[in-house]
Amino acid sequence: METVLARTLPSADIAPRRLHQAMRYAVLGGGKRVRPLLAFAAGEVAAAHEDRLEIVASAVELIHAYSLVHDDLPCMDDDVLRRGRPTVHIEFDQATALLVGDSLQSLAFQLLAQYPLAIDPQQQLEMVTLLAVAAGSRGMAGGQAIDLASVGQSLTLPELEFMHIHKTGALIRSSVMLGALCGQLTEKEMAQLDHFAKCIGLAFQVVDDVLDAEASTATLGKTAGKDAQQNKPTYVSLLGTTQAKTLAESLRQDALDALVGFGQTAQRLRELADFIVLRPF
Ligand code: GRG
Repeated sequence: METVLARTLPSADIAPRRLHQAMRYAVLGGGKRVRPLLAFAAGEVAAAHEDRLEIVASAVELIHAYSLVHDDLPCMDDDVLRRGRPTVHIEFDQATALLVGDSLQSLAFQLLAQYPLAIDPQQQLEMVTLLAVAAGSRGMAGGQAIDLASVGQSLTLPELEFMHIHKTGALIRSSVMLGALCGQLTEKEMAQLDHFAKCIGLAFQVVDDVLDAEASTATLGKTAGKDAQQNKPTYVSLLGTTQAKTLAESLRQDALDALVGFGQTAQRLRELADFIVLRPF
């Protein structure tokens, strides 16, 4: 994935050099690559070709990287540390960070449009639509809008879940679905993967909330304790740490149950469900 992303991003020697340098800084500076891994793992279940998986895995990671760059801006989460390094607007400047996000988003859709991902062109268009919806106002960007509006507010558990299904879950779900759509699965199998993805998408956020409350800045590579500091409603603030961990574990179990019948081809997906819930950072 590192090699694929490094060759997909415009070279830092090509004009505009500062923008390209910043794009590479944003994407290539670490990160767990959970979304690409999920795309590859779902592709394995669907016997998808690796060339196609590289494209969709890159596209979801580029969207993810763009969202982090914009999220860190002073007008949003206002953070100075990401993946153990200064955030893009600190290392470069705010205008560059804005353009990095814009350009990464465009590049993601360019990849999905430019390379063959399905024999049926209609299916490829559906894949483009899937990512567009997941990233847009009915998905990640919409979830971010709710998140910003909820600072200092008290949300109910269903409201918190609605926010996270959009902000974090939508892109995670699209990673799984796009990987699967690169290959062949029955409708029933796609529905199983969809359910798996929804469960781990939410589990990811529950764990993220627990880590924000419990882990150190050094371990996370981003400022810890920000949720409480910003008075944000989280699974920890609503449920407490112990119940939040129980919820994450029960979502992991639901995710694993959704994979029943897939056998060995879904082993990587099972391992990723374990990683998402048991990860230390
Ligand atoms: C700005 C449109 C827009 C959206 C931002 C994803 C997001 C929405 C904001 C990020 C803020 C945040 C901490 C969300 C919680 C879950 C999350 C996405 C954490 C970061 O993802 P990881 O842990 O990061 O996969 P790495 O660095 O490993 O890639």
